[in-house]
Amino acid sequence: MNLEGVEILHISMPLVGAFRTSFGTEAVRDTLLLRAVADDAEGWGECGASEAPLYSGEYTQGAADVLRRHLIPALAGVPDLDSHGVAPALSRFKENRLAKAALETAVLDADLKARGVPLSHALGAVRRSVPCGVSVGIADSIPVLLDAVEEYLAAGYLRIKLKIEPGWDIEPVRAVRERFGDIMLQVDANAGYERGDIDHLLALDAFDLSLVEQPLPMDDLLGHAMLGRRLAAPICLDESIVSARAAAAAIELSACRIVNIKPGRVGGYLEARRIHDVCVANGVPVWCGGMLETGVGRAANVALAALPGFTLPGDTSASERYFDEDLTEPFRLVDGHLTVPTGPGIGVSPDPDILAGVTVSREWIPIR
Ligand code: OSB
Ligand code: MG
Repeated sequence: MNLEGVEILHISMPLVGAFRTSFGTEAVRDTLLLRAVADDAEGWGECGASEAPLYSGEYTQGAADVLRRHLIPALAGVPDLDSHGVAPALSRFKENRLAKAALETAVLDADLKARGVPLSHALGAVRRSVPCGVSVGIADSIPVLLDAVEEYLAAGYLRIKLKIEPGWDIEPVRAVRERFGDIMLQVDANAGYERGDIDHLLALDAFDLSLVEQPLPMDDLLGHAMLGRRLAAPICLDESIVSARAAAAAIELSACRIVNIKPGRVGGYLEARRIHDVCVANGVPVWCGGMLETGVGRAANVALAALPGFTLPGDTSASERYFDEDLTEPFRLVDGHLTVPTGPGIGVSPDPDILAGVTVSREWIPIR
Protein backbone atom coordinates (compact mmCIF):
# COMPACT_ATOMS: atom_id res chain seq x y z
CA MET A 1 0.00 0.00 0.00
CA ASN A 2 1.05 3.56 -0.59
CA LEU A 3 0.59 5.42 2.70
CA GLU A 4 0.40 9.20 2.28
CA GLY A 5 0.16 10.20 5.91
CA VAL A 6 -1.63 9.79 9.21
CA GLU A 7 -3.94 12.26 10.91
CA ILE A 8 -3.88 12.37 14.72
CA LEU A 9 -7.23 13.44 16.18
CA HIS A 10 -7.44 14.22 19.88
CA ILE A 11 -11.00 13.52 21.03
CA SER A 12 -12.86 14.16 24.27
CA MET A 13 -16.18 12.39 24.95
CA PRO A 14 -18.09 12.43 28.25
CA LEU A 15 -18.89 8.96 29.62
CA VAL A 16 -22.50 8.31 30.71
CA GLY A 17 -21.18 7.75 34.22
CA ALA A 18 -17.78 8.21 35.83
CA PHE A 19 -15.88 4.90 35.82
CA ARG A 20 -13.94 4.28 39.05
CA THR A 21 -11.20 1.67 39.39
CA SER A 22 -8.44 1.06 41.92
CA PHE A 23 -6.17 3.39 39.90
CA GLY A 24 -8.52 6.34 39.47
CA THR A 25 -11.75 7.72 38.07
CA GLU A 26 -12.45 8.41 34.39
CA ALA A 27 -15.40 10.69 33.57
CA VAL A 28 -14.38 11.57 30.04
CA ARG A 29 -12.93 9.42 27.30
CA ASP A 30 -9.92 11.54 26.35
CA THR A 31 -7.86 9.81 23.68
CA LEU A 32 -6.64 9.72 20.08
CA LEU A 33 -8.09 8.45 16.85
CA LEU A 34 -5.71 7.89 13.98
CA ARG A 35 -6.74 8.16 10.33
CA ALA A 36 -4.30 6.46 7.98
CA VAL A 37 -4.60 7.73 4.42
CA ALA A 38 -3.41 5.55 1.55
CA ASP A 39 -3.86 6.22 -2.14
CA ASP A 40 -6.71 3.69 -2.38
CA ALA A 41 -8.35 3.74 1.09
CA GLU A 42 -8.30 5.23 4.54
CA GLY A 43 -8.37 3.43 7.84
CA TRP A 44 -9.06 4.16 11.50
CA GLY A 45 -7.41 3.17 14.75
CA GLU A 46 -8.35 4.14 18.31
CA CYS A 47 -5.74 4.58 21.01
CA GLY A 48 -6.34 2.97 24.41
CA ALA A 49 -4.58 5.77 26.28
CA SER A 50 -6.38 8.10 28.68
CA GLU A 51 -5.62 11.58 29.93
CA ALA A 52 -3.28 10.35 32.71
CA PRO A 53 -0.80 7.42 32.88
CA LEU A 54 -2.75 5.40 35.49
CA TYR A 55 -3.49 2.09 33.75
CA SER A 56 0.00 1.90 32.22
CA GLY A 57 2.76 4.43 31.62
CA GLU A 58 1.06 5.78 28.50
CA TYR A 59 -1.24 8.79 28.33
CA THR A 60 -2.94 10.65 25.53
CA GLN A 61 -0.57 13.57 25.02
CA GLY A 62 2.43 11.28 25.39
CA ALA A 63 0.99 8.91 22.80
CA ALA A 64 0.41 11.82 20.41
CA ASP A 65 3.99 12.95 20.92
CA VAL A 66 5.62 9.57 20.28
CA LEU A 67 3.38 9.04 17.26
CA ARG A 68 4.22 12.39 15.65
CA ARG A 69 7.94 12.38 16.46
CA HIS A 70 8.88 8.73 16.10
CA LEU A 71 6.29 6.13 15.16
CA ILE A 72 4.53 7.64 12.13
CA PRO A 73 7.79 8.97 10.59
CA ALA A 74 9.32 5.48 10.99
CA LEU A 75 6.84 4.16 8.41
CA ALA A 76 8.41 6.33 5.71
CA GLY A 77 10.61 4.39 3.36
CA VAL A 78 9.44 0.94 4.47
CA PRO A 79 9.38 -0.97 1.17
CA ASP A 80 5.97 -2.47 0.29
CA LEU A 81 4.44 -1.42 3.60
CA ASP A 82 1.41 -3.40 4.70
CA SER A 83 -0.13 -4.03 8.12
CA HIS A 84 2.34 -6.84 8.87
CA GLY A 85 5.23 -4.44 8.30
CA VAL A 86 4.13 -1.90 10.91
CA ALA A 87 5.24 -3.67 14.11
CA PRO A 88 8.68 -4.60 12.71
CA ALA A 89 9.17 -0.99 11.56
CA LEU A 90 8.37 0.25 15.08
CA SER A 91 10.10 -2.45 17.11
CA ARG A 92 13.28 -0.46 17.83
CA PHE A 93 11.15 2.00 19.83
CA LYS A 94 10.58 0.61 23.31
CA GLU A 95 7.17 0.14 24.96
CA ASN A 96 4.45 2.61 23.83
CA ARG A 97 2.19 -0.29 22.93
CA LEU A 98 -1.08 1.64 23.07
CA ALA A 99 0.30 4.14 20.53
CA LYS A 100 1.78 1.40 18.33
CA ALA A 101 -1.51 -0.51 18.37
CA ALA A 102 -3.49 2.54 17.23
CA LEU A 103 -1.11 3.07 14.31
CA GLU A 104 -1.04 -0.57 13.25
CA THR A 105 -4.84 -0.75 13.44
CA ALA A 106 -5.30 2.34 11.26
CA VAL A 107 -2.95 0.86 8.63
CA LEU A 108 -4.59 -2.56 8.93
CA ASP A 109 -8.06 -1.04 8.47
CA ALA A 110 -6.93 0.91 5.37
CA ASP A 111 -5.23 -2.18 3.98
CA LEU A 112 -8.29 -4.41 4.52
CA LYS A 113 -10.74 -1.77 3.26
CA ALA A 114 -8.68 -1.43 0.07
CA ARG A 115 -8.89 -5.20 -0.40
CA GLY A 116 -12.53 -5.55 0.73
CA VAL A 117 -11.70 -7.98 3.58
CA PRO A 118 -13.42 -7.78 7.01
CA LEU A 119 -11.07 -7.71 10.01
CA SER A 120 -12.91 -10.66 11.56
CA HIS A 121 -12.14 -12.70 8.44
CA ALA A 122 -8.49 -11.61 8.34
CA LEU A 123 -8.01 -12.66 11.98
CA GLY A 124 -9.73 -16.04 11.62
CA ALA A 125 -13.07 -15.42 13.33
CA VAL A 126 -15.59 -18.24 13.61
CA ARG A 127 -18.60 -16.42 15.16
CA ARG A 128 -21.15 -13.92 13.84
CA SER A 129 -21.91 -12.50 17.28
CA VAL A 130 -20.05 -12.48 20.58
CA PRO A 131 -21.27 -12.94 24.19
CA CYS A 132 -20.90 -9.82 26.31
CA GLY A 133 -20.24 -8.93 29.89
CA VAL A 134 -19.98 -5.57 31.59
CA SER A 135 -17.36 -4.04 33.86
CA VAL A 136 -18.93 -2.25 36.85
CA GLY A 137 -16.89 0.47 38.51
CA ILE A 138 -16.38 1.02 42.23
CA ALA A 139 -19.55 2.64 43.57
CA ASP A 140 -20.22 5.13 46.37
CA SER A 141 -22.22 2.55 48.32
CA ILE A 142 -23.46 -1.02 48.10
CA PRO A 143 -27.08 0.02 47.30
CA VAL A 144 -25.81 2.13 44.39
CA LEU A 145 -23.75 -0.85 43.16
CA LEU A 146 -26.73 -3.22 43.39
CA ASP A 147 -28.88 -0.83 41.34
CA ALA A 148 -26.19 -0.65 38.64
CA VAL A 149 -25.82 -4.44 38.48
CA GLU A 150 -29.60 -4.87 38.36
CA GLU A 151 -29.82 -2.53 35.39
CA TYR A 152 -27.06 -4.37 33.49
CA LEU A 153 -28.62 -7.77 34.13
CA ALA A 154 -31.96 -6.43 32.93
CA ALA A 155 -30.23 -5.23 29.75
CA GLY A 156 -29.09 -8.81 29.16
CA TYR A 157 -25.38 -8.84 30.03
CA LEU A 158 -24.22 -12.43 30.46
CA ARG A 159 -21.68 -11.76 33.19
CA ILE A 160 -20.82 -9.06 35.68
CA LYS A 161 -17.30 -7.91 36.50
CA LEU A 162 -16.91 -5.87 39.68
CA LYS A 163 -13.97 -3.54 40.09
CA ILE A 164 -12.41 -4.06 43.53
CA GLU A 165 -9.75 -2.37 45.65
CA PRO A 166 -8.66 -2.66 49.30
CA GLY A 167 -11.70 -1.55 51.32
CA TRP A 168 -14.15 -2.35 48.46
CA ASP A 169 -13.97 -6.09 47.92
CA ILE A 170 -15.49 -8.76 50.14
CA GLU A 171 -18.66 -6.88 51.13
CA PRO A 172 -19.70 -5.63 47.67
CA VAL A 173 -18.98 -9.06 46.15
CA ARG A 174 -20.99 -10.74 48.90
CA ALA A 175 -23.88 -8.30 48.39
CA VAL A 176 -24.03 -8.91 44.62
CA ARG A 177 -23.81 -12.69 45.02
CA GLU A 178 -26.54 -12.75 47.69
CA ARG A 179 -28.87 -10.44 45.79
CA PHE A 180 -28.54 -11.90 42.27
CA GLY A 181 -27.85 -15.57 42.98
CA ASP A 182 -26.28 -17.76 40.33
CA ILE A 183 -24.99 -15.15 37.86
CA MET A 184 -21.57 -15.32 36.20
CA LEU A 185 -19.51 -13.04 38.46
CA GLN A 186 -15.85 -12.00 38.40
CA VAL A 187 -13.67 -9.24 39.88
CA ASP A 188 -10.86 -6.98 38.62
CA ALA A 189 -8.37 -5.35 41.03
CA ASN A 190 -6.21 -3.53 38.45
CA ALA A 191 -3.08 -4.47 40.40
CA GLY A 192 -4.41 -2.84 43.57
CA TYR A 193 -3.11 -5.45 46.06
CA GLU A 194 0.26 -6.69 47.29
CA ARG A 195 1.60 -10.08 48.33
CA GLY A 196 0.83 -9.21 51.93
CA ASP A 197 -2.87 -9.18 50.98
CA ILE A 198 -2.91 -12.81 49.84
CA ASP A 199 -4.64 -14.12 52.99
CA HIS A 200 -7.28 -11.42 52.63
CA LEU A 201 -7.86 -12.20 48.94
CA LEU A 202 -8.54 -15.88 49.78
CA ALA A 203 -11.84 -14.72 51.33
CA LEU A 204 -13.08 -14.08 47.77
CA ASP A 205 -13.32 -17.85 47.37
CA ALA A 206 -16.57 -17.82 49.35
CA PHE A 207 -18.37 -16.32 46.33
CA ASP A 208 -17.77 -18.79 43.49
CA LEU A 209 -16.09 -16.25 41.21
CA SER A 210 -15.39 -17.13 37.57
CA LEU A 211 -12.03 -15.40 37.84
CA VAL A 212 -9.98 -12.85 39.76
CA GLU A 213 -8.34 -10.38 37.36
CA GLN A 214 -4.88 -8.86 37.99
CA PRO A 215 -4.85 -8.69 41.78
CA LEU A 216 -1.10 -7.95 42.06
CA PRO A 217 1.33 -5.57 40.30
CA MET A 218 1.92 -6.09 36.61
CA ASP A 219 5.53 -7.19 37.07
CA ASP A 220 4.74 -9.72 39.83
CA LEU A 221 4.19 -12.96 37.91
CA LEU A 222 5.72 -14.91 40.78
CA GLY A 223 3.29 -13.35 43.28
CA HIS A 224 0.37 -14.34 41.06
CA ALA A 225 1.70 -17.90 40.94
CA MET A 226 1.96 -17.92 44.75
CA LEU A 227 -1.62 -16.66 45.10
CA GLY A 228 -2.80 -19.08 42.43
CA ARG A 229 -1.58 -22.07 44.45
CA ARG A 230 -3.98 -21.11 47.26
CA LEU A 231 -6.95 -19.44 45.54
CA ALA A 232 -9.67 -21.72 44.14
CA ALA A 233 -10.93 -19.14 41.63
CA PRO A 234 -8.72 -18.92 38.54
CA ILE A 235 -6.42 -15.92 38.25
CA CYS A 236 -6.78 -13.96 35.00
CA LEU A 237 -4.03 -11.56 33.98
CA ASP A 238 -4.60 -8.22 32.22
CA GLU A 239 -1.81 -5.64 32.82
CA SER A 240 0.94 -8.32 33.04
CA ILE A 241 0.31 -9.70 29.55
CA VAL A 242 2.06 -7.21 27.29
CA SER A 243 3.06 -9.65 24.51
CA ALA A 244 2.81 -13.24 23.33
CA ARG A 245 6.14 -13.84 25.06
CA ALA A 246 4.73 -12.56 28.36
CA ALA A 247 1.64 -14.76 27.90
CA ALA A 248 3.80 -17.84 27.32
CA ALA A 249 5.87 -17.04 30.41
CA ALA A 250 2.82 -16.44 32.62
CA ILE A 251 1.30 -19.75 31.55
CA GLU A 252 4.56 -21.66 32.03
CA LEU A 253 4.97 -20.14 35.52
CA SER A 254 1.33 -20.93 36.45
CA ALA A 255 0.76 -17.21 37.12
CA CYS A 256 -2.70 -17.39 35.50
CA ARG A 257 -5.27 -19.84 34.18
CA ILE A 258 -7.16 -17.31 32.02
CA VAL A 259 -5.98 -14.34 29.92
CA ASN A 260 -7.71 -11.02 29.21
CA ILE A 261 -6.60 -9.97 25.71
CA LYS A 262 -6.64 -6.22 25.08
CA PRO A 263 -5.23 -5.39 21.65
CA GLY A 264 -4.00 -1.96 22.75
CA ARG A 265 -2.05 -3.28 25.73
CA VAL A 266 -0.14 -5.75 23.52
CA GLY A 267 0.66 -3.44 20.59
CA GLY A 268 -2.14 -4.39 18.21
CA TYR A 269 -4.51 -6.99 16.78
CA LEU A 270 -1.78 -9.06 15.14
CA GLU A 271 0.02 -9.60 18.47
CA ALA A 272 -3.40 -10.13 20.11
CA ARG A 273 -4.01 -12.93 17.61
CA ARG A 274 -0.64 -14.51 18.51
CA ILE A 275 -1.55 -14.39 22.23
CA HIS A 276 -4.84 -16.06 21.40
CA ASP A 277 -2.92 -18.81 19.60
CA VAL A 278 -0.47 -19.31 22.49
CA CYS A 279 -3.39 -19.58 24.93
CA VAL A 280 -5.38 -21.97 22.75
CA ALA A 281 -2.32 -24.21 22.34
CA ASN A 282 -2.02 -24.34 26.14
CA GLY A 283 -5.72 -24.86 26.86
CA VAL A 284 -6.01 -21.40 28.45
CA PRO A 285 -9.37 -19.65 27.86
CA VAL A 286 -9.26 -16.00 26.75
CA TRP A 287 -11.70 -13.12 26.61
CA CYS A 288 -11.57 -9.66 25.09
CA GLY A 289 -10.94 -6.79 27.49
CA GLY A 290 -11.80 -3.16 26.83
CA MET A 291 -10.55 0.37 27.40
CA LEU A 292 -13.90 2.19 27.24
CA GLU A 293 -13.57 2.38 23.45
CA THR A 294 -15.79 4.31 21.09
CA GLY A 295 -17.47 2.40 18.28
CA VAL A 296 -14.22 2.58 16.30
CA GLY A 297 -12.22 0.53 18.80
CA ARG A 298 -15.24 -1.57 19.76
CA ALA A 299 -15.80 -2.74 16.17
CA ALA A 300 -12.28 -4.15 16.04
CA ASN A 301 -12.53 -5.70 19.52
CA VAL A 302 -15.75 -7.48 18.57
CA ALA A 303 -14.04 -8.89 15.46
CA LEU A 304 -11.20 -10.24 17.64
CA ALA A 305 -13.66 -11.66 20.18
CA ALA A 306 -15.14 -13.80 17.40
CA LEU A 307 -12.00 -16.01 17.27
CA PRO A 308 -12.43 -19.59 18.50
CA GLY A 309 -10.39 -19.29 21.72
CA PHE A 310 -12.56 -16.44 23.07
CA THR A 311 -14.77 -18.75 25.09
CA LEU A 312 -15.67 -16.32 27.90
CA PRO A 313 -17.85 -13.15 27.63
CA GLY A 314 -15.79 -10.02 27.00
CA ASP A 315 -15.83 -6.44 28.27
CA THR A 316 -17.33 -5.68 24.87
CA SER A 317 -20.39 -3.79 26.06
CA ALA A 318 -22.98 -1.88 24.05
CA SER A 319 -22.39 1.75 23.01
CA GLU A 320 -25.03 3.06 25.44
CA ARG A 321 -23.09 1.67 28.43
CA TYR A 322 -20.39 4.26 27.62
CA PHE A 323 -21.79 7.16 25.59
CA ASP A 324 -25.04 9.01 24.93
CA GLU A 325 -23.88 9.32 21.35
CA ASP A 326 -21.22 7.02 19.92
CA LEU A 327 -18.99 7.96 16.97
CA THR A 328 -20.34 5.10 14.86
CA GLU A 329 -23.67 3.37 14.44
CA PRO A 330 -24.30 2.29 18.03
CA PHE A 331 -23.44 -1.28 19.02
CA ARG A 332 -26.59 -2.76 20.55
CA LEU A 333 -26.93 -5.75 22.86
CA VAL A 334 -29.19 -8.48 21.45
CA ASP A 335 -29.74 -11.44 23.78
CA GLY A 336 -26.50 -10.57 25.54
CA HIS A 337 -24.49 -10.50 22.31
CA LEU A 338 -23.00 -7.89 19.96
CA THR A 339 -22.99 -8.54 16.23
CA VAL A 340 -19.61 -8.81 14.53
CA PRO A 341 -19.28 -6.15 11.79
CA THR A 342 -19.26 -7.61 8.29
CA GLY A 343 -17.99 -4.66 6.23
CA PRO A 344 -14.39 -4.38 5.02
CA GLY A 345 -11.70 -3.62 7.60
CA ILE A 346 -13.10 -2.78 11.01
CA GLY A 347 -16.47 -2.41 9.27
CA VAL A 348 -17.23 1.08 10.57
CA SER A 349 -16.03 4.68 10.24
CA PRO A 350 -16.76 7.59 12.58
CA ASP A 351 -19.65 9.84 11.62
CA PRO A 352 -17.96 13.06 10.38
CA ASP A 353 -20.37 15.43 12.16
CA ILE A 354 -20.31 13.60 15.48
CA LEU A 355 -16.54 13.32 15.22
CA ALA A 356 -16.18 17.05 14.55
CA GLY A 357 -18.18 17.76 17.70
CA VAL A 358 -15.79 15.84 19.97
CA THR A 359 -12.48 16.68 18.29
CA VAL A 360 -10.23 18.90 20.38
CA SER A 361 -7.41 19.14 17.85
CA ARG A 362 -6.18 17.45 14.70
CA GLU A 363 -2.75 17.22 13.16
CA TRP A 364 -1.65 15.82 9.78
CA ILE A 365 1.66 13.94 9.72
CA PRO A 366 2.73 13.32 6.12
CA ILE A 367 4.83 10.25 5.30
CA ARG A 368 7.59 11.08 2.89
O1 OSB B 1 -8.75 -3.24 33.69
O2 OSB B 1 -10.13 -4.00 32.32
C1 OSB B 1 -9.59 -3.03 32.85
C2 OSB B 1 -11.22 0.19 31.61
C3 OSB B 1 -10.12 1.01 31.50
C4 OSB B 1 -8.89 0.53 31.87
C5 OSB B 1 -8.75 -0.77 32.34
C6 OSB B 1 -9.85 -1.61 32.42
C7 OSB B 1 -11.11 -1.10 32.08
C8 OSB B 1 -12.34 -1.87 32.22
C9 OSB B 1 -13.53 -1.47 31.38
O3 OSB B 1 -12.50 -2.76 33.02
C10 OSB B 1 -13.65 -2.30 30.17
C11 OSB B 1 -14.60 -1.72 29.15
O4 OSB B 1 -15.81 -1.80 29.36
O5 OSB B 1 -14.14 -1.18 28.13
MG1 MG C 1 -8.52 -5.32 33.88
